[in-house]
Amino acid sequence: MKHLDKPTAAKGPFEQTRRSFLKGSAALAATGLVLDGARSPARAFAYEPYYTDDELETVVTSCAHNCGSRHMLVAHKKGDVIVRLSTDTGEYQGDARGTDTEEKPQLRACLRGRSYRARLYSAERLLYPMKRVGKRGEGKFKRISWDQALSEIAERMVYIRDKYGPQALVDQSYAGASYGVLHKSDQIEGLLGRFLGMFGCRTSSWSVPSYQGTTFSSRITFGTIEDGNEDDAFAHSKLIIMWGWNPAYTFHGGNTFYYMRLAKQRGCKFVLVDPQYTDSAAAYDAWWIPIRPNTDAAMMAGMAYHIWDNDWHDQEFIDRFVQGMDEGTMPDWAKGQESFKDYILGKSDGQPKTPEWASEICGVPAEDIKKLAEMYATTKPAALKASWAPGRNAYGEQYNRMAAALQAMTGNIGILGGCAEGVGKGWHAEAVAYPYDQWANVWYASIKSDRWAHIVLNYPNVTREEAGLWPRNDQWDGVVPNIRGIFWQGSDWFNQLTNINKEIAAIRKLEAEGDKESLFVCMDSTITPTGIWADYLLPIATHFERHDVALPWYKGHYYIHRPKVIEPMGESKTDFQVFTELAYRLGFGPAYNPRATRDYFWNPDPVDEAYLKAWWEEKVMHHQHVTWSWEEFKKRGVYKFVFDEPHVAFRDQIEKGVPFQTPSGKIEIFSTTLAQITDWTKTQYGYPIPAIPKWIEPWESLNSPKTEKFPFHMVSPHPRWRTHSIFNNIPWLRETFSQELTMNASDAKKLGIRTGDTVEVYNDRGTCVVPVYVTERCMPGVVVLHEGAWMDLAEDGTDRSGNPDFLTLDEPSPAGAFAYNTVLCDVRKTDRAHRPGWDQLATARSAVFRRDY
Ligand SMILES: Nc1nc2c(c(=O)[nH]1)N[C@H]1C(S)=C(S)[C@@H](COP(=O)(O)OP(=O)(O)OC[C@H]3O[C@@H](n4cnc5c(=O)[nH]c(N)nc54)[C@H](O)[C@@H]3O)O[C@H]1N2
Ligand SMILES: Nc1nc2c(c(=O)[nH]1)N[C@H]1C(S)=C(S)[C@@H](COP(=O)(O)OP(=O)(O)OC[C@H]3O[C@@H](n4cnc5c(=O)[nH]c(N)nc54)[C@H](O)[C@@H]3O)O[C@H]1N2
Ligand code: SF4
Ligand SMILES: [Mo]
Repeated sequence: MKHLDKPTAAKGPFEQTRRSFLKGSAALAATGLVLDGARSPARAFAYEPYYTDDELETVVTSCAHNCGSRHMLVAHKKGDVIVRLSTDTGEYQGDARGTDTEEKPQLRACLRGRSYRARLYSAERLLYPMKRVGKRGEGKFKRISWDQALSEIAERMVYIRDKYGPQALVDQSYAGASYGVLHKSDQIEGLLGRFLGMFGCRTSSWSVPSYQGTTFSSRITFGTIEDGNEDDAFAHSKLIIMWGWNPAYTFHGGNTFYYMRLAKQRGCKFVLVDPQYTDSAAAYDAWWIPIRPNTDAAMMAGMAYHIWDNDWHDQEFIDRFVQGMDEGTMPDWAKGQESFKDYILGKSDGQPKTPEWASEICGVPAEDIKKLAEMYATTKPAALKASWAPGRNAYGEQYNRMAAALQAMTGNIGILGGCAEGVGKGWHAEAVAYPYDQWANVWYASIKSDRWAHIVLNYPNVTREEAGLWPRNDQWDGVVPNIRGIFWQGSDWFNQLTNINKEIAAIRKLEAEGDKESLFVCMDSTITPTGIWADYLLPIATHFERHDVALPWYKGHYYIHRPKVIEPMGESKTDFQVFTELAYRLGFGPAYNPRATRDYFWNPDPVDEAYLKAWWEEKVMHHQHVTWSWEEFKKRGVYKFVFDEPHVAFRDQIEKGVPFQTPSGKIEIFSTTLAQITDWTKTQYGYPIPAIPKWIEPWESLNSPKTEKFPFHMVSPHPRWRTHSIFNNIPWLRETFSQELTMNASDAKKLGIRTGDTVEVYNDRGTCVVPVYVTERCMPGVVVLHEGAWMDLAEDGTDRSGNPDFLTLDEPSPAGAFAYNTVLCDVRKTDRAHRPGWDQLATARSAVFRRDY
């Protein structure tokens, strides 16, 4: 059903009649649900008999969002209602039901994916365009028409661009929808970037919250972020070191756990280096090495020392493939400069980086550092999987570069069962089906992503290095943007970036100048904590309500068809529809969406089909030699590539001598690019970065004097029961886990705290309220609070949801890493109520059964 009538020649597209509007409203009222009663006979209520499968239509699709994987969902629907969701059974590609092999594993959804119906039909679903009527953040909105929303937004955009220049609007598109080929949200290639770029007013955000330090390391060291093996390669490792990696919770690929289990069955040993003993460690009986957060680079330096001290390094590999590991591999033009080995042995600074030296910093006994160094250097092949969390830290880039040095000195790169990750992108997917042109996705300033509030609050007294401005060759080089608004598309960044109180101050500052002078637009399928701060909320159709193809998330080699399973709910439209219609209103519609006419706002299906078909035929069939036609793919719903052997990054470099994509063609432990920079203030980094990996003291840690005031180090990993903030409002999932602060039993005892008590976690930047879980599985001095809780502000500015980003700092590392895990805080018992969600949580079972710890 279309809730607004298709335009006729006589009427403009947005002049809907009163009759057609009433028709839509009446249908909604009749069902008592947001679904359309006339077209949807299904009722999934508990007391009615469930439909059997042969009464339902089965549609293969996928789960979607930035969750660490991409699994199959199979929708079983009656009319226009999804009644049930199931997942891969192995049969959809055309194989026998139950097919599940090492080469072609099933893509089975996790708990989040299987609860997607609850999200699709949730009370928070955004169904109509809304306009703010209260103050920003107050949460008061009224329903308006698409016509009103789009014309007001277009008018304000023009006013702001003309008055404040082409840098005034910030593009905060992020990965919420990045894993479709057509309906994409993305910082660089995304639909919003194209829209604001062509409009001529865009400040982009260049640093990635997930892994900017890691990206920097991968690019500097290997010249690419495609430094990942496919996960089936793990099955061939003899030692897997999970460094700040908890794949049982934090997905990094869909079948990782399965392949690691195969490794275990084949005798692989497991180690975990992490402040908490995780479920991954328990599952594989790993040796747990608790480490002080943000000290990993020091421990790795200690390992490197011990490896050299015992001659366990692979000198042949180093000589052939590595630049700057030692004196002999320094480039001619840099002879005499400090090599990595010089640094480790203390030749230049007089401080050998011995295990004893490292132990003082990281808190791991020197004997354990030595033991792990020996295990890693003498077991082959060994996978040191240096995950991203320890790089989501002050100077996090040094941790990843140090890990790369260990991987290289032991010759574990380019071999099956080894590991060079890094970012770890594996197989190369064909990722873009819509027009992506660099000339269109232009920007006039590009800032470190968590600096927008700082820039607003201090404008114009902001230096280019504080903002992290990317250099340009024109008059905009070094010009700090006068930021006047944000478009949030596929991001909940007001809730997810650092130092939320600073963001609130910035948005208030702009608000005080009057409504016309700024513009905050949130495009999402649900009402989100970010949306509460917006002026306009635009309802976006979910991936069940539009046509697309799903890509794997960094690991995995398959495509999953995502047909339109149901009609868009309420008045929702796709992002592409909204941008196209806005582009028409602003005068560049045909250029923005070349395959469409203005009718696209009402009828996107043929155009979407044409983009996808062309993508399949030109890219997948032509470049990737897939023989299935587009029609065949659509019929099956999934295409799984089968390889003769696991994909291993850099195999060709090692086996065939293909050069690495670095300036020297080698693995650059000594970076050609960094060594040649003379004026750091003119780079996007702003501050110096050494040419070789080094331990650099972070601005706060358990070693710093600030612990006198704030004795705990907080880390905020990713939750198993949410994807960042997504699913926070799903009661089914919240019955399995609750937001809680994990704390060591000895610390809890000192503070008189027991499991289930509510505490305030606080520092100079903010305070949040959350229940405590007391355990021996977290090291003393460290507290753990998962990211993504939906902020719930009290009048005094305290967050009652337990969102760690009220405590994080918005100062990125020089290479751009968000320092999410570099946070000192204190904890005190409180009588205040924790508010786990905007609805009330009736039965948090985990809290109930843990109460008598
Ligand atoms: N303290 C702390 N904070 C962190 C982190 C941490 O480790 N610690 N991790 C950080 C990391 S790595 C990340 S990636 C960020 C994630 O931060 P965000 O990207 O802000 O997180 P999500 O909750 O995934 O929000 C994505 C939003 O996109 C919406 N969405 C999904 N599909 C579509 C679509 O097709 N169109 C539109 N318009 N919207 C869509 C979803 O409904 C959701 O609201 O969080 C960061 N925040
Ligand atoms: N279930 C689920 N899976 C996800 C996501 C999600 O939201 N939910 N998000 C996806 C996204 S966008 C991303 S970026 C990735 C993130 O993937 P990761 O960065 O790998 O994951 P995290 O959960 O942040 O942290 C993993 C482990 O690092 C530990 N850790 C934290 N700080 C330190 C430190 O300083 N040193 C050491 N040694 N360990 C430390 C934590 O205790 C935790 O056990 O996950 C992806 N997968
Ligand atoms: S891991 Fe991600 S893609 Fe897979 S089912 Fe869970 S939420 Fe969906
Ligand atoms: Mo991320």
